[in-house]
Amino acid sequence: MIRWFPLSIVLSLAAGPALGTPAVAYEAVKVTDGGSITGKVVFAGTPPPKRKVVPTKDREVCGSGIREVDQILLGGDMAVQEAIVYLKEVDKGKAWPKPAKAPAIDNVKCDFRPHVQVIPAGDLEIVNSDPVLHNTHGFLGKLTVFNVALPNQGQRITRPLKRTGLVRVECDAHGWMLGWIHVADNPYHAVTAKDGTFTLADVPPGSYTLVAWQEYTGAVEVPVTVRAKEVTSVPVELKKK
Ligand SMILES: [Cu+2]
Repeated sequence: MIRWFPLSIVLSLAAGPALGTPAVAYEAVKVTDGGSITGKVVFAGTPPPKRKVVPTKDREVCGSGIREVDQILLGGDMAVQEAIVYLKEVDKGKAWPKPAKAPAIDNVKCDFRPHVQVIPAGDLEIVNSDPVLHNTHGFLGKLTVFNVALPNQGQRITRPLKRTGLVRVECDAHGWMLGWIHVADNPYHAVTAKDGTFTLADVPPGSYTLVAWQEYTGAVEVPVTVRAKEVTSVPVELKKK
């Protein structure tokens, strides 16, 4: 059965991006009676204008025209794409899935790919696909968690991300470049699809706090109760603070 939570329980906006905390002990256990959380993240409000950026260097690679950068990616019905969704402070649950590929962020035509991603604490590969120097710099709050110069095309450098939390990625050579990495402390997380939907499966029955975050709006927290072998549907609304 599907359990609908009314929108009115959507709680307070969290105070800014989470500062990093040392990885809490997460215990992987066999989940036999887990439930699922599904939902759709929508934006409430007036969509912001695109950010206009004019590359001032490396124009042969970065482009010489005006770049229009989305502050929020919206699909139909104000669905929010590329929002990060996760459960907060989970002490035990399913095992971490084996990643399909090693976590990586690539510099491509003076943009980060992917723009938004969730990875487990551990190694991150930083790649330069461009024939120009990028200096990829990750911040957890104000703390630098990696800072690497990649002068050569095809270069790959691995750095450990030990602390969990939201990492903002910038390029010291190209001020407009911006990417986001949520370093997760448990495997219950997702990035929303084009239609704003997400699913978190095999959640042990219990009460949780679901967090949804997007770079323009910031975060919102929603309480969720998961019952054994049931699907709980959670609508999530993001608005600009
Ligand atoms: Cu760069």
